[in-house]
Amino acid sequence: MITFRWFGLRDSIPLAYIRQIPAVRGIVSALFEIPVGEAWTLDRLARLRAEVEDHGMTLEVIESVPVHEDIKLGRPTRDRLIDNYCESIRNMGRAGVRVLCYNFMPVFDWMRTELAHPLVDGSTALAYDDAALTKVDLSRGTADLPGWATAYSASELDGLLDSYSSVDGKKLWENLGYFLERVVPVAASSRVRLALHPDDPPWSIFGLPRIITSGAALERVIGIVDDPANGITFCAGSLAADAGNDLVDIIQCIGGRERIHFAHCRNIRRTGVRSFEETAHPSDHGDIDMRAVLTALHEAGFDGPIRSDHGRMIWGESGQPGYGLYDRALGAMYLQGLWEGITGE
Ligand SMILES: [Mn+2]
Repeated sequence: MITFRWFGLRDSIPLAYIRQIPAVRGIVSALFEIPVGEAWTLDRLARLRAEVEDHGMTLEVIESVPVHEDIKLGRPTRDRLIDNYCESIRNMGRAGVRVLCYNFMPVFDWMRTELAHPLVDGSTALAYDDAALTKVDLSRGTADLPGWATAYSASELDGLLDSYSSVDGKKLWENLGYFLERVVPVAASSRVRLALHPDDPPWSIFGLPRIITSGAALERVIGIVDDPANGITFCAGSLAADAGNDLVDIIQCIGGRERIHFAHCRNIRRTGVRSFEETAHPSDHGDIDMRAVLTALHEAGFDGPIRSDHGRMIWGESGQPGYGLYDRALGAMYLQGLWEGITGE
């Protein structure tokens, strides 16, 4: 099913518009107003679901319930925070929302160095260049980071980065394992499928460890707790930023074990080592063979939610970088067309 990300009532794109994209039946959303670490209530989740259903669509995925930094750091407070996370999962199950996309990236979520990178057709897109990232000054907190204007003050960021000086990749894997051992059984009994999103981009930034960067890492994740509820989000654009990641191979391996619960399908063009720009969704615009990706997903038995991912800014649209209406709608239609051609549905 083709889905579309919606940022709730604060989103400048109304559900009524999304409903008019012929491909889209499902919504991906979250409760953005709840502070990280607090439990999500059944009431709020049920209201979100009702809002989506009132517009003729279904709430397919929560993206995401953020994982508190103390859990990633392995601090003593993590047990209480994991309890809250489990409560959110139970309430998702009660509200009938079946897929939870989350990530385990320290401090920063996705990272780009340009939010309006010009493409040859006159549109703009998100882009990343490792050389540009090394020039970013974090002494003013996240103020100088594209897209992160209000996330952390200088002192907060300083404290966090300092805390991670004792957490290397090995420790981060241990902390992920500790988390999964506690949340997966709750997800399983709540009939919620966990879908860990790969790190974006899939390498270390600012000296922070990043571990979900390859097919081997994803395989390791699903082996930590061997339960169908412990799965992944297959994000084509994130994984493809590293030319060493063979997308079809990864789908065959993880998808063949029925652990891909959600797919993000967008395209990128690698512009150097650790450097890429996002492009329009079709295969010939970037380095990803989207037909091969969707064919592999179908052949692996995947029939879960797929969403177009970041879009370019086109036709004079302005809005949240990567999350305008027009290009994501084009992407949704393209993906639906490919999927129908491949599967007959
Ligand atoms: Mn993604």
